[in-house]
Parts: sequence; structure tokens; C-alpha cells
Amino acid sequence: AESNGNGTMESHFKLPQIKFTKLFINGHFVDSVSGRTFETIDPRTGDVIANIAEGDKEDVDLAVQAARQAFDNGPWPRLPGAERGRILLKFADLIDEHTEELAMLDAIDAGKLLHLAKFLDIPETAENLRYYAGAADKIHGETLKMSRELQGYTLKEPIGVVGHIIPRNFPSTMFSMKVGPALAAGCTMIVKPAEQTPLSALYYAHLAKLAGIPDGVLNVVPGFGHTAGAALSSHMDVDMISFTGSTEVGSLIMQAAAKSNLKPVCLELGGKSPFIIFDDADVDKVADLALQGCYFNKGEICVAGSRVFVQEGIYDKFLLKLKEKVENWVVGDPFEPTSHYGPQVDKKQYERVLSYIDKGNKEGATLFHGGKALERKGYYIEPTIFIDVTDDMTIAKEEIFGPIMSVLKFKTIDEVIKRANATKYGLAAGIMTNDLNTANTVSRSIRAGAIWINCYFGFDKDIPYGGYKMSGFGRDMGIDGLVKYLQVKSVVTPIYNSPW
Ligand code: TXE
Repeated sequence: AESNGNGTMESHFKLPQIKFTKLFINGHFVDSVSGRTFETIDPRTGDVIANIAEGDKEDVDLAVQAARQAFDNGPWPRLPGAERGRILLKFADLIDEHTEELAMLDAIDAGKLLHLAKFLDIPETAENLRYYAGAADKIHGETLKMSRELQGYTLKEPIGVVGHIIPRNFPSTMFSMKVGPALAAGCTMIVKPAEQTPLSALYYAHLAKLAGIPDGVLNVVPGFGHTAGAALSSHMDVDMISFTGSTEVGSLIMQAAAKSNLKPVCLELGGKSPFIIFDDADVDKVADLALQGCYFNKGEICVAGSRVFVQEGIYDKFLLKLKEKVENWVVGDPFEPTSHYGPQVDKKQYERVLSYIDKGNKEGATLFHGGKALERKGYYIEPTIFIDVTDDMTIAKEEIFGPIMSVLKFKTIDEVIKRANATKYGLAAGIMTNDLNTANTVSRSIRAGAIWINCYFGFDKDIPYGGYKMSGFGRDMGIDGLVKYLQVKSVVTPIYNSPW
């Protein structure tokens, strides 16, 4: 009853059977209350992969009820941390056992490279859970000596029922970096995956149940943002929302939270991150890094280094190298091991990216490389580089979420700090230099949540990650990623039989 997908699409690659297509509420796969379904599409072809039960307000209500019950009366928040940790470790092991299938699901649903999903996304998903499994029995408060004749201590309690609203670019890692710490903290939850990529989240729900996570603790409700997502963020019985997605939707979620029950929100939003190359950098190395930094996951990554600032002394040499290297980038089927990246996630995103290429051309930037869609079925776009880009051009200001790089020239360190900061976003920055003073000065001057010196994508489960400014607030990953799912309760008692 839990399987109505099909795995029979034509392709010379063996595709996975789609086993889970229904909502996962209170430990069971169920149809939506309305009986409606929506199509999830293979971006390689535009074909339908499967029909997924479409969650809406009524389904969110049921999922919240289950999570509320599991939190208020169930064992999960009351288990010793070590026991929650043990179950999380089992969950992680099950993910390892199903890596192949999970990687396939993300590859067809999100157009992600299969080999990267297999060697990066899915193993990282399991590792994130293990990291938080290890933290689950180390959650504790403090004992405080108070100035009056009182003794105080703090308890760290799980915040309650959490709504996780996640995007389509990293369906697996995003799932684990939200769900892992919330489970470790003792919360119960509802995950709303992105409408483009519901497949792996449903599979994780199945594995969570096998691992021994009690019914109602982890619910997965696929559906659309303005229906299921909005119902979750405005729900009176949800205690917190953790969201990753666009700045526009982040603002809607904060408004919904404010207008309902003042639930706290954690928002990880858009970016327009600078990748800054100083004259003393190794041109060969930074050309590779700049391409990776911008085109990784076909540019569908919030920290894409989409503004490449190059100091004038190295500018011409860098462009030559960039040209030479970008020629080797292969855009193709994500199942082909030779592909550097695959198709954009859906038609809407594909058209959006192409419209930015059009804007770049119209506003007077010079098209240096690429600039077109591939002439084939599916949503493939060439790696594209614009030079002679100025700070006021749309392509230098707005998050594109596609394989479009803007190259900008600069003279001095002060100038580049000012220009790099001249954005509403503040997610990440790359600094390419061998000069320690330059690296230190720039890393302290950029208003962004993550600074990567002589590397890019310096992500790991142990290091917190999140934004400044309109890139949001709150942190995922690391211990900060766990702390936000905890409340601090203070308990006070008189030390002596004092008059207090
Ligand atoms: O994001 P959305 P989309 C940026 C990027 C991209 C643009 C749009 O620039 O081109 O956003 O992408 C749910 N209430 N980023 O459409 O719409 C939605 O269903 C509650 C940056 O993917 O923000 C999905 O689950 N929820 C980024 C999730 O929000 C709502 C990652 C994200 O969708 C909702 C993704 C509503 N009213 C996109 N409307 C990053 N920083 O990593 C939508 N959703």
C-alpha cells in the first residue's frame, strides 16, 4: 500500500523504483485528506517521475497533532539523551545501507550528479546524524551562584514541535542538518520538503521508523509552499520554524510566525557571495576554485561565489586561465560520470536563469563564455561567464541560483571590502591570497556568516553555518545548530531558610 510509483522511464540508466509517494504522518504512509496528488518531475527530461500525495492545511493539522501528542505525552523528549543518540546512530547506519537508492532519488528528483550524491550528499547526511547522536547525551544546563542567598540552575529543554521547511537544492543534507539536531534535542517535528524534491525525504521517514524513532516524532508532509508551508508557519501549535530558502519566503514565514503564536524562526536565506582574488594568488588554483565555487550543483547553492572580484594585476592572466579551464566543463546527464553538472531543478528555475543571461547582455556586460541553454531535452544551461560587470547590474546584485558568473575588477583592498559588502546579503565570502594580513583584514571586514580563505565551500558538520543581513539568522550545523532547538529554563531555590 505504500508504493504506487513507477520506475519504468526510458533511459539506459537503471532507475530506482519509487517506493514512497504518500504523506508520512504518525508513523504511517497515508493519502492526503483531499486525495490530491502532484507530479514530481525529472529535470533531465521534463517527464513525470511519480505522483506524490499533496499535503495541505488539513494534513499539516494532522501531522502537527501527531507531533504535539508525541512531544507532550510520548517517550521521545523523555528518553535519556544516550538512547536518542543510539537510535540516531541506527538511522545513520540504515542510510549508509541504502546510499545507492537514496543517491538515485536525489539525482532524478533534483538533477544532482549521481556520483556526488553517492559520495557526498548521502554520506554527509548519515554523518550529520552521527554528529548530533554524539551530542544528544551532552545537553546540560549550568549551576549558578546568585548574588542573593539563592541557588539557581538552568535546564536545557527541547523547544517542542518544530516545522522544518526545506528547499530543493540539497534534499538530503538539508534534511539531516535540520532533523538531526532537532531529534537529538528531543523535539518532535514536521518536515515539508520542497515540492520539486519530495522523494528522498519520504524514504528517510521510512528509515527513521525502521531505526526505532517513535510514531509522531518525525512526520513528512510534501506539498506546496503557499499551502502546506504557510499552514505550518502560521500554525498555533508549532513551536518553532527552521527554514532554508529564498529571502522573500523567509520574510513571509517570519510574518506568519509573528501573526500566529510568535514562534521563533531560524532563517537561512539567499546570497550573492563574493569570491575575492588578490594579485598574489596562484592563478591556476584559483581559476579552478572560482569555477567550482560558482557552478557546483549547477549554481543551485545559496553560497555560490557568483561575484568574482579580481585584482587588476592578475586580471588578464586570470581570464585566460578561466577560459582555458571552463572549456573542459561538461554539462550533461547527472547519471554520466563525466558530467560536471546536470540540469537546473525545474522549468521555472531554468527560465529564470536564462532571463538573467538576457539581463546581463541587455545591461551591457560582456558575455565571455557560454550564455545558452543546451539543445537537448531537459533543463541544461551552459556554464556562463560575464566580464566587464559593474556593481549596479542586475546580475551582480540578485541571486541567480544558476551557473552564471560575474567577473568584476578591483584595485585596492579597501575598495574590494566596500564593494563586496555592498549587497543586502551576507552568507559567505572566499578570499584568495597568500598574505596573512590581507586575509585577516578582509575576513574581519566582510559581513557574512562564513569566510573561506584559500578554499571554497568550507562546510563541515562541526562548523556552524548561516547568514548575516538579509541572508537570515540562526545557525545550522555544529553545536550552534543544536542549541537553537533548546529552551533555557531557570530553576531557583533558597540556599538557607531565608526570608525570600
Ligand atoms: O525557494 P522558496 P525556491 C533562492 C534562489 C531561488 C529562489 C526561489 O534564488 O532561485 O530562492 O527558489 C517553501 N510559506 N533560494 O522557489 O520558494 C517551498 O515550498 C512557507 C535560496 O526553491 O523559498 C520550499 O519548501 N513555505 C536558497 C521552500 O519554502 C513556503 C535555497 C523553499 O522555497 C512558502 C532555495 C510560504 N509562503 C532557493 N513559499 C538557499 N539560501 O539555499 C514557499 N515555501
